[in-house]
Amino acid sequence: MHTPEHAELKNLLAGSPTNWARWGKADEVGCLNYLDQNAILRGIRTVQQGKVFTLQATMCDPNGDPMWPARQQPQRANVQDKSTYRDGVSRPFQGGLEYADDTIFMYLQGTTHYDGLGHAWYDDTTWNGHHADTTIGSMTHGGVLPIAERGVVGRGVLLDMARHRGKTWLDADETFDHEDLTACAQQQGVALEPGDILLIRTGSMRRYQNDPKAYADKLNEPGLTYRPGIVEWFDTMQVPNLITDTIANEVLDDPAVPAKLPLHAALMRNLGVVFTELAWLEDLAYDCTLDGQYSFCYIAAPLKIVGATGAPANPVAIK
Ligand code: UVW
Repeated sequence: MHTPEHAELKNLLAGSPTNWARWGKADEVGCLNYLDQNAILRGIRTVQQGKVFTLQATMCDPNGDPMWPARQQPQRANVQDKSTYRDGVSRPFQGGLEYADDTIFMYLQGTTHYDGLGHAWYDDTTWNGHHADTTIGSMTHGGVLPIAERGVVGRGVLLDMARHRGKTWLDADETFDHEDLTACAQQQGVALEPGDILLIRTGSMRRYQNDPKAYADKLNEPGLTYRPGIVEWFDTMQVPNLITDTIANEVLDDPAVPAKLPLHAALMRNLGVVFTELAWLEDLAYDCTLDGQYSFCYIAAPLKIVGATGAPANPVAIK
């Protein structure tokens, strides 16, 4: 089938930095290469209090889970439990032990998840210059597996943009850019350093919980938006992993920008910044307001799924 020409992203990002071939043509983990042994130890040294925060959103919530509208909520079902023993379908082990089992059907991006670097592309080319045919059927390049095998450990910094703007949550179409991030860090009294894993809270999870229907009916999200200089900023800051509490890590619709999801293109495809979306940052953020410590050790790994474009994860922040 003929693919229509779309030149907007190509034009917008002409001359914008890329990291293709920087870590070799076969590389599939991109900016995670910045997380070397020194960076990992730098993350571990932030641990001072022994506090742990898990950052996955609860999934299979009877009230629904927030996600991209084309995806469906994960469906979990018991296939064996006390009822199947009662019905004689299951039999206890010798000695009497019984057990329950369940299955799940899910979009791998249907909860807090890591995306492989080949998850999004334009101009028929994915991360590191590989053809988009590598996505067909099963990811033969840029899938999530290499990220899962490597794991992500380093110094994480939370920027609470909602709090910075004096709000419980940002409005659905509210945007911010790298200069806003810098101002937020300054206000929080945390110095962002090259190689820091960047976590941004917009409060969208709370907005979802407050009114899931309103959230889904008029779907836009607050988030980072493309502005001149933002790609260079991510490049200079050597951000290995961008984590937010939104579906797409960037605003879904910014009328001032001629292409949708330009940061998937500029950061994921071109720079190799690893994306983690739909993170639960509420407990961590609240604690940061209490102790003023916005940096911590961040540890995560998505599930090891061969050929997958992305995979769920339950990242952990330790202070
Ligand atoms: C899209 O934005 C389409 O996917 P994801 O949210 O996984 O990046």
